[in-house]
Amino acid sequence: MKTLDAFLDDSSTDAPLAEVILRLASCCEAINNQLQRGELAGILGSAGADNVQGETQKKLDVIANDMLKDALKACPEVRGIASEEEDEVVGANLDGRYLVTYDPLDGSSNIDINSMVGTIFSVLESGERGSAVSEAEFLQPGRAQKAAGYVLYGPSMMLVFSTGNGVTMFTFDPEQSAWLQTVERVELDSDTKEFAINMSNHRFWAEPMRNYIDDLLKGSDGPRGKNFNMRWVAAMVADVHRILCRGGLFTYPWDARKPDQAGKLRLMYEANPMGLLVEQAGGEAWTDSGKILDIQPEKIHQRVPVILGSANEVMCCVGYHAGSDV
Ligand code: AFP
Repeated sequence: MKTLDAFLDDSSTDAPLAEVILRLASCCEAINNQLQRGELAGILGSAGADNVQGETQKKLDVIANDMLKDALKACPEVRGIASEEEDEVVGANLDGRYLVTYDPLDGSSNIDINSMVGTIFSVLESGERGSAVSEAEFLQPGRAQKAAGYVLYGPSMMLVFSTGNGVTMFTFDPEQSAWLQTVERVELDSDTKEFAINMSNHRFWAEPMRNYIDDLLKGSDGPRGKNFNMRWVAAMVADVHRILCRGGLFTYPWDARKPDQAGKLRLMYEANPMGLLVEQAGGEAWTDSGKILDIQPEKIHQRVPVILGSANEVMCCVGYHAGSDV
C-alpha cells in the first residue's frame, strides 16, 4: 500500500502544499494520541470558556486548536491560519504561500462520550507576501481551495483529502506509524436511501425542508416510493465520512431557533472543505439556493445552511426549496 509521502510524490502535488498536508497529518497523529488516552490524559470536560461563536469550548477543542496552530506556524509554507476556535485570523510566516482554515475538533459534544470526532481543514493560496496577514486574504470562494480534507478519529484514524483531482483515503497504521492509502479514489453513488439530519429540530425548519423530510419518512407509501434509513452522529466529519463510504444525504438547514443565523455550520471550516470533497467524489454540495463552493465569503466565521451528498438526492432536496425564500 502506498504511504502518504509516496502518494504526494507520485501525484506531483506541489511540494509546499504537500508539506502543509504532511504537517497537518502529523499534528493529527498527536491529537489522536491525546484522544486515545481520554480521561487518563485529563482532557475531557469543559475549558470553562466560550468561543467567538458563543459555543462552550471543551478542553480538547482548546488543546487541539493550540496543537494545530503551533504545528502550522512552524511550517514555512503557511502564511496564516483561521480557526473556528480563534476570534481573528492568526499570522504565521510572512512569506508563506498558503492560508489554512480548520475546525480543530468537529463534533466536540462527542468527546466526553468517547464517540467519533474529527479535524477538518481547508488550504487556500494567498497572493500576498511580506505584509501581515489579513482576514480579506481568506475570503475566497470554496472553489479556490487548493486542498481540503479531514482526519476522522474513529476505531481507526483516517485521513481523507482532495487536492482537486478526486478524493483519496488513508488509514493510519500504528504499527508502522504510517498513513497507508486504503481507498485510491472515492466515487459517490448518485442515488441513496439514507439521510442525516437532526430530527429534533423538525418544528423549527422552514416549510420546504419539513416537506422534503416528511416525504422521505412516508417511505414506499409516499411520493418517493422507497423507504429511507436515517443516521446522525452529531459530528459532521463522521456523517460525511459515512456518505463518502456508502452514499447518503447530509443536511443542517436554517431553523427558526436563531432566525437571523443562516445556518449552524461554518462556511470556511466545515461547508467549504466538505463541499469540495463531496463534489470531487461526484456528489453535490448546496445551500438551499446555490452551490456552496460558489459562495463569496463575507467573514471568516460565516455560517451557511448545508445540503450535501449523493447528487440526485441533494438535487431533489434543493428542488423542494425552489421558489421559496429559504
Ligand atoms: P462543534 O463544531 O461544536 O463540534 O459542532 C459540531 C457540529 O457543528 C457538526 O459537526 C454537527 O453536524 C453538528 O454540530 C451537530 O449539531 P447538533 O448537536 O445540533 O445536532
